[in-house]
Amino acid sequence: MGIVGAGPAGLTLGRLLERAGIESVILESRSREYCEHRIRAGVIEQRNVELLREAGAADRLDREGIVHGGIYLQFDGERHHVPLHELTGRSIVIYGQTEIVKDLIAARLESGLPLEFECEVTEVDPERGVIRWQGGELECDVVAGCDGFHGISRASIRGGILSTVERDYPFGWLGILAQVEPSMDELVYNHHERGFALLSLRSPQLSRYYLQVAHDEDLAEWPDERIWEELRRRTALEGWTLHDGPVLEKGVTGMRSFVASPMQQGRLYLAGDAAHIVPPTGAKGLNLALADVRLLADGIANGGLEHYSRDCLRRVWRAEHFSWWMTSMLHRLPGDDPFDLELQRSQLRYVTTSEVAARSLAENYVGLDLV
Ligand code: FAS
Ligand code: PHB
Repeated sequence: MGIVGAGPAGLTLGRLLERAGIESVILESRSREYCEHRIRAGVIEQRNVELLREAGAADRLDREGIVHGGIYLQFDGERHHVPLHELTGRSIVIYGQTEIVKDLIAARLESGLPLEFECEVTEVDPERGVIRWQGGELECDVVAGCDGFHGISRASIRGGILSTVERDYPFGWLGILAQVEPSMDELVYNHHERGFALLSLRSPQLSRYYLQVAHDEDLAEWPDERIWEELRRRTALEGWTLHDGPVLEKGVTGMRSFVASPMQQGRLYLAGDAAHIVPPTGAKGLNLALADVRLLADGIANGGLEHYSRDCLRRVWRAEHFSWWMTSMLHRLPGDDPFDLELQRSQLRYVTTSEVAARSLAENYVGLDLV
């Protein structure tokens, strides 16, 4: 079968199929270097750690991944713990998407199965299962469109059957990777009148911090000193200090919610960002991609792909709602309407004082067992 894209979805799918004795070809438009160094997600749901173990690609993840049993929500100068594991029996693991991609590429190359970099797929024929690239074509029983939001697979669905819904947010995230010990023991989601801030990490020596900025923010306006100053203003807490250090990478990411349906036509099946996008506030993007390919690999190996799209979209919409809800609760909304601000404060007080409300947030954050 043919897999378009060597991001986490395509690489994990290839690995799961290999474990089921099914050969595949993975075609990736960018270089290996580019794929391995594109800084993105950092939170892995427990079920997806287990999936990567099943795929035989979790040895380093098990050694270096950092298990967290909770997160913090901070607002009005107070930091509140949400004990995810106590509330749900599940934890999350902090391990960079870049590391997952490196591990999966290494496993793929070791297995000797075809993985072609700098090989852009230019056409997909869903009915015949044909994929074409400059210099070649391949007819496949199944084509997995794992080529992300800007890929070609979704656009290859024909006959006007594809419907899409989306919501663009008027803000984005400025993210930094800093060579400094994280100043917190678990992730901190900060609601602040100046805007949202997120304190995350990649390792005991590497911090990953984000600031809400305008969706078209000019990074040139943000020298390191300004970033640290703004992070301190938004996360200030009595008796606590945010430590700074060299900024190794910074970038601005826009935010949108997007769902395409159906996620299949003929022999073509979409997985991951090719079919759906969530704002990163709920840490769901990568996790949804892995959940899609779990279903796709199982359907290819054991039959039963007729309901693939339906089964994926149930979980996708749960994650879309949760990601929108977290984003709406935590970000400074346009217009600075005081009514919005009080609604947000009320919601935050509720989820940090009611066990029922906290459990609802927790079970969505660690990932619900849908399908
Ligand atoms: P990907 O986009 O990762 O991979 C698709 C691959 O297909 C790419 O390597 C691309 O080069 C390749 N491709 C595209 N067109 C092709 C073609 N025609 N032929 C061959 N190959 C082609 N999620 C979180 O959970 N937390 C985060 O903090 C977070 N931050 C993000 C920051 C940014 C800037 C972006 C863009 C996304 C972020 N995400 C985050 C979401 C992200 O992690 C995605 O959910 C995840 O990468 C999805 O994986 P894939 O579906 O494999 O798509
Ligand atoms: C990250 O560490 O990159 C991260 C963590 C949680 C999120 C988004 C991004 O919600």
